[in-house]
Amino acid sequence: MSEQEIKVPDLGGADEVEIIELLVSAGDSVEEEDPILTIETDKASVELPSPGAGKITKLTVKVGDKVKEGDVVGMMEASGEADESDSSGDSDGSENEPEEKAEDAPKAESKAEDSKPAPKKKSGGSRKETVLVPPLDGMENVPVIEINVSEGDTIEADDALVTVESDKATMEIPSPYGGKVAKILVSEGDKLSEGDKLLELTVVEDGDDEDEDQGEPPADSGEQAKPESKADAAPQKEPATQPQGSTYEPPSPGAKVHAGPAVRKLARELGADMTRIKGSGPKSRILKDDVQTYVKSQLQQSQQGGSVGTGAGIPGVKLPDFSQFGNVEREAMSRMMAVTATNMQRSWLNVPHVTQFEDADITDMEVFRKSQKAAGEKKGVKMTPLPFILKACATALAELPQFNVSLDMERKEVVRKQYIHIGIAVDTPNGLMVPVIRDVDQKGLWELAAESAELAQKARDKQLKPAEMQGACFTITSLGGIGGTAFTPIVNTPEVAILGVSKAAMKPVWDGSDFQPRLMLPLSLSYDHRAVNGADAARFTSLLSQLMGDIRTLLL
Ligand code: CAO
Repeated sequence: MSEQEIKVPDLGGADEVEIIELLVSAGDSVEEEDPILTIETDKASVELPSPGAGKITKLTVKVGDKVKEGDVVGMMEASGEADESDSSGDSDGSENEPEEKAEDAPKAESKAEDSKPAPKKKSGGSRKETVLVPPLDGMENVPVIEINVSEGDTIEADDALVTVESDKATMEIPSPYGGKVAKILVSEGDKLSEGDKLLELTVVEDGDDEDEDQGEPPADSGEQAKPESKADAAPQKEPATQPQGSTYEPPSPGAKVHAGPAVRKLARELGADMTRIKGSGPKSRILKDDVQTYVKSQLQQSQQGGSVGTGAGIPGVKLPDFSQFGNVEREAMSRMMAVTATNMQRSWLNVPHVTQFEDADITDMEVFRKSQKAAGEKKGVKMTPLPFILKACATALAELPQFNVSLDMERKEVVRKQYIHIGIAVDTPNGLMVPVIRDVDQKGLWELAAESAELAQKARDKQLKPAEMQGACFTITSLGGIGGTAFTPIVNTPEVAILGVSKAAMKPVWDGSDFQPRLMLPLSLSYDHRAVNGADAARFTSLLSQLMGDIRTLLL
C-alpha cells in the first residue's frame, strides 16, 4: 500500500495563504476533486481539491497554518488500497477511521480505544433521549414552520431542531444533546408549547465532548464537512431559542445548507441566514466569499431604502407555495422593473405622503384646445391637455416655491431650485419612464406639446438618454387618456410633489342658480408632508384649477 502526499497546488501567484477550514479528517474517504481544506488569499477563499480518490490517512496542518505552493498538507491512500488498510492495523490507526459513517454506531464503538478518535465515531454506549420543547419565552401553541433535521441525521448539541414562529418572532429550538435523530415526533404546522415532545435522539455517551467543541472543522469528523453528508445538511447553529427578529425571511422550502463549520460560524457571526445564500463552491457548497457577498448585498439594499425585510425593520412578505393553488410560472424581472420597484419602495418608505384632490373646470380650455386642431395638423403636433397642465404646474411652482424644493435630511437643509423642470410619466411596453422637460416656464404651449410627444415617443422606443430623465423638480403623471376618477401617485423622490391627472368628465356644476354641464378634470396632488403643509397643497391645486379654468391667466 502506498501513501500519497496531498500538496498545495499552484496558488495563482499568491504567496503564503492561510488555512481557514479543514473539510476532511483522517479516515475520511474522498473522491478526486473533493475539497480537502479551504485556504484564503487576500482576494478569495479557495478549496484545495483532493488529488485523487482514496482515504485520507493524515492531515499535517491545522486551521490558521500558513501554507504555500508545494507544501504537504496531508497524506492519503489511493482507492483500493484504502480498503485493505481498514483491517490491517495501519500505523496511523490512531487517526485512521474506518469507512463506516457516524450513523453506524455499533461499529464505531469497537474503536473506543483509539487514541484520537473522531468524537461521534467513538462511543462508550448510547441512550435514547426524548427532547422536549423548552420554555418559549412565555408563548404557547406556537406553530412549527420548519423541521430542520431528518430522521437519521447526526447532530450536535445546539443544532436547530425545528423553527417555530409566533406573531412576534421566529425562533429555532436547539438540541440539548448531540446524537442521531431517531424519530421526529412533530410535523410542520403542529402547535407547540413548553414540555411537548419534539423528537427522540440516540445520544452517544463517549465523554469526548470537549473534542467536539475544540477548534472547528477537524472535530466535526469528515462526515459533517463532507459535501452532501446528512449532517452537513443540518442547519446552522443558533444560540438557544434566539429570536431571529422581525426581518426573518423564510428559507426556500426544503433548503439544505451545504457549508463547512468555519463558514457556518462566519454566517452566524454576521447574522446571515444561510438558507438564503447561494453556494458557489463545488456541489453548491457555500463559501466564505458567498456569505460576505450576501451580507454586502443585503447591506446595499437596505442603504438604498431597503427591499422589504432587509434591514428596514419591516417584516418581509412571506410567499406561499403558489403551486398548491394552481399552475404558476416564474419569470425574472426586467432590470427596469426591478429598478422601478426599488425606487417606488424607497419613496413610499421614506416620504410621508398625503394626497390632495381637486377638480378643474376645463370646459373653456377644451374649446380652445379643439380650436387649435387644424393649426396642430399643420405643425404636425397634437395638442392634448398635457401642455396646458404643464404650463399651469410651472406657474404654480413659481408662485408656491415650497413645492420646488428637495430636502437634505442629513444636513437638515432645504434645497430651493431656481429652475422649473418637469418630469412626465410615460407608460411604455417596458414599464414606466419619466423624461424631463426643461424650463417649462419659458416654453409656449406648442413647444411643450411637441417636446412632450417627442420625449414620450423616445421613451417608448427606448431612445431616452440618461440626461433626459434627470433634473426634474416635479412630475406629472396623466392617466387621463386611459380613465379613472382619481388616484394617489407616489412622489418621485427627491422631488416633493407629483400631480396625478385622471380622465376629464362632464359633471353638473352648480353656478349659484343652476346646474351647468361642465367638463371637469380630476387632479390628485401627492406631496411630501415634511416639505409641504396641507394648506399649501390646497392652495396649489386651487391655483391649478383657476389657471386651467381660465387659461388667459396662464399668460399673466
Ligand atoms: N381627460 C380626458 N382625455 C384626455 C386626458 C384627460 N385628462 N388626457 C388626455 N386625454 C385624451 C387626449 O386628448 C387624447 O385624445 P384625442 O386623441 O381625442 O385628442 C387621448 O386622451 C390620448 O392622449 P395621449 O395619452 O396620447 O396624450 P397625453 O398628452 O395626454 O399624454 C402621456 C401623454 C405620455 C402622458 C401618456 O401617453 C401616458 O403615457 N400616460 C400614462 C402615464 C402613466 O402611466 N402614469 C402612471 C404613473 S404611476 O404608475
